Amino acid sequence: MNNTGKTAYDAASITVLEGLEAVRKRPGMYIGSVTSKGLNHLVYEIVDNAVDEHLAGYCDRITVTLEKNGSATVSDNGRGIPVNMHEKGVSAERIVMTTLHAGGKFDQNAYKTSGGLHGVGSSVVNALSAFLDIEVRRDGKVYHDRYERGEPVIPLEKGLLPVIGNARGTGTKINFLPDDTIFEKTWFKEEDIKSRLHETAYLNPKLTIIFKDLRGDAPDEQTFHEPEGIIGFVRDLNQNEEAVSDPVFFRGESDGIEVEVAFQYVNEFHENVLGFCNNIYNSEGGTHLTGFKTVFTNIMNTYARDLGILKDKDQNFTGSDIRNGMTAVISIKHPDPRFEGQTKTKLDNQDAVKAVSKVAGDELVLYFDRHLEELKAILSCAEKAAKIRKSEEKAKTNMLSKQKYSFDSNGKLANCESRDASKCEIFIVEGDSAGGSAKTARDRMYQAILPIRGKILNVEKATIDKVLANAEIKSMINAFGCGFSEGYGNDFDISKLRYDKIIIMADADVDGAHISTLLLTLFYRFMRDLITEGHVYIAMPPLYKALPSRGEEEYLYDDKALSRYRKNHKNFTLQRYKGLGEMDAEQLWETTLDPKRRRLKLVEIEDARLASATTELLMGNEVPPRRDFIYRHAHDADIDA
Ligand code: 0RA
Repeated sequence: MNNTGKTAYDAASITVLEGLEAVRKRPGMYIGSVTSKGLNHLVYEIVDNAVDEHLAGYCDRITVTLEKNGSATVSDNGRGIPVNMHEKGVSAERIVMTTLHAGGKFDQNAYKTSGGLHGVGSSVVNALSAFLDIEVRRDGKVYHDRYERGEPVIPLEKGLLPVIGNARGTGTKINFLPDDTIFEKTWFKEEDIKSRLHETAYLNPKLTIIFKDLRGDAPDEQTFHEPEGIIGFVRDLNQNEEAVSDPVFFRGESDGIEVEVAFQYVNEFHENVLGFCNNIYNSEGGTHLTGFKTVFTNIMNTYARDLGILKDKDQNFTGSDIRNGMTAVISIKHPDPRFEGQTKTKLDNQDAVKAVSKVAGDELVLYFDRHLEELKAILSCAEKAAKIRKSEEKAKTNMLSKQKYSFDSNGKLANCESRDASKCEIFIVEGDSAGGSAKTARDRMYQAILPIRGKILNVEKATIDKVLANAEIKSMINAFGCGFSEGYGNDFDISKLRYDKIIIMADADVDGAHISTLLLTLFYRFMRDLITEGHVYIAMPPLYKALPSRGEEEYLYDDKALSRYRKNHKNFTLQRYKGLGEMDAEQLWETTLDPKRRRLKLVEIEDARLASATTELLMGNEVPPRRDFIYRHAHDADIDA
């Protein structure tokens, strides 16, 4: 190696290239996955950089546009990515966009608290985009740059970016098209993106985020601005529920860590406690939640004894008794966030336990000393929960001792021959007639059929002994082989699962949607790992069969497919399937059972956003949003083949 300046610069640019190649080689390491979740992450990465600008005090408006050509644009009115000459001999913008980990932490001191590990930055988005166009408004000018698959394609003059116009104000606009050789799908899911942007707006009350979706026939535009912050977040999470207490908000600081808490109780048998660190959602919670929960449990037990709700002989309420009905958001700002485990979604800083319990401990006592009625209402939720918990513990011991589950004890189950769980599937089929056809049609080696009749019990409000007395539910627990457990309890053992796929097969009508809802609620409440580990699917039978006057008949699975078909065919008759019962065994095999041809929708709990929305939609009192959930998810069916 010689030591001229030129060689040194080439060497530097080689490391830069290697950096982005690493991202293209192992995208999952940087954005989690290459599924649609990873795809949406590209948008969040740029938005998070713009939010950093907001936190630094320079940006109050971010616009996210899903463009007709499939690309996304994120523009903000921050300072604009610096474009001046960097010591490496090119515009600083090039360094930001092509160097791993340089991104938003270009100037460490500019940000008091940034997303830490999460904000892997604009360079990752650049590496994973077919193209990325960037416009920076700074110093009265608009600068332009462009990359293709992470490589710059615009020749620079003296290392500086071309100026393409004059600008008022400052800011950054980034338009990128995800690389379809990297992502499984390149269709952004607008609902997920909207809910994440809305959440960002709650966490940053002075920020306005505009969302536009120009892809469909009817463009969608929404503005998210939540001046009330996380208390508004809690209020909106609870909007369809019956409130038990007023929303409470407090904030404070301890050891350089800022803490904000909002919570409210509703008349529901579940808790929904969300944790954020530096505006990033922590789906697995972590030390901030530990601090809050511990101090909350202690304080409430103390009050319960002071008020005589707990007598000397009584045991304390458990933490989950006390959080029964609670919706809470805990948001902290930490100067040096650390995360635990592979997914980096669990906060690990021990000092966060102390900071949150200090702030929450002081504020909770101040609040409840002055709000006795609220305190009593909340403690009565805990009493109810404790009562149910005790009766459930009793029912469970009775049940388990009385009943031994055995694999073949189930009359209605038509089991498969193979015992290799990784290859086996079980179809939960609505109705005896569809069940009968399915039994004839199936691949007996690997496909089991369990017909269930009518509507199964709504487990949302039923006590556990009622749930377990239900014959349909018992046969499912029997067949799956893993037991059952409230929430994430210990009596459910996913390793004993006898089938790789549990496939719900119900009609594509409102009743079918209702049955799917009830089943998902059951799984969510008692066999949650089935969902989190990706074993639950919804079968998507076709909606139509088209019979052309000439040529082969064709099954059409949705209305999009129908309009496509209409474009290409003139003379055909259309048969609309009303229910699974209308298909004979052969048709059922061709359309819904055959792994090579059928369509399945994987049921996911992507994160608490979806989980809580799902819980609310699936378990809430209102029927219309539930139906909407099933339909919405039924529409983005994935082809599983
Ligand atoms: C590096 C340094 C500075 C800002 C940014 C990057 C920046 C990145 C993005 C990405 C989207 N919008 C953005 N806005 C800014 C600091 C700028 C300075 O010190 O002037």
